[in-house]
Amino acid sequence: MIDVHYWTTPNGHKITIFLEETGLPYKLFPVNIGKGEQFKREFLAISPNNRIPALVDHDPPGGGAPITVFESGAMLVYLAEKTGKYMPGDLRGRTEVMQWLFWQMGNLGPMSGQNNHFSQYAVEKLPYAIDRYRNEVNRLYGVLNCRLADREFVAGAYSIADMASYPWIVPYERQGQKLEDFPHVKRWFEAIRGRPAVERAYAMAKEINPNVGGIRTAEERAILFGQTAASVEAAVR
Ligand SMILES: N[C@@H](CCC(=O)N[C@@H](CS)C(=O)NCC(=O)O)C(=O)O
Repeated sequence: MIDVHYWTTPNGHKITIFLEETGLPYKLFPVNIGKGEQFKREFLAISPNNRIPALVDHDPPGGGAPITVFESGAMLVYLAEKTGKYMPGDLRGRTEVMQWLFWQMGNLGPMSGQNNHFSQYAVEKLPYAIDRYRNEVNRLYGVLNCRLADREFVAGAYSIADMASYPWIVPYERQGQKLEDFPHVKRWFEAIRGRPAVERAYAMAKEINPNVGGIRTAEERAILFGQTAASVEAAVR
């Protein structure tokens, strides 16, 4: 059994998509990041960066003590290696998947996060920051569109690279982007959206948190956007 410490955000969806695709048995442990549950000592013990998602595999390959993993990219690689699914075994195919997985982790995810922050959450609307990140996300959609022009999925066959990027395209409207401008991304997006495992992952998220994607209260803002080193140090002390 795999414990998944999860909240209903794009990085969380990556992992539930993988688990639903493969049918690996898992149990969800919701970590409500708007309430500050990411600072609980037990959670920080497996996710020292106070971010979801994280997992504990009680039945790791080769046996032995449970394995814990944080960072959604590392988790997808772990799960792909454990199951032998959604990542090719040969060096060439694996390298294709890994570079697009890292592209998502280092580009599409962080830039979309900042774009969302400055356009949706920031109280003070700063045109420079809003334009900077909306344009950067627009550039990244363009990169993805070019990549998908001559292949069905990001790295050939459907893989963890697609599972990593898809949840970050779901909120394209909030990101100030139009899918019509990116026809190859649109075709890829619709193909993944229609997969039963993906539908199940998102339906589950809605059950856990009907307010998916929303941050409403001043308290939630303070918890999420007022963090410094002291927030983590106070929690682990
Ligand atoms: N690079 C990390 C990013 C994880 C991340 O940013 N998680 C957000 C939700 S999508 C979170 O836990 N935020 C809690 C906080 O900001 O305190 C990953 O991919 O796992």
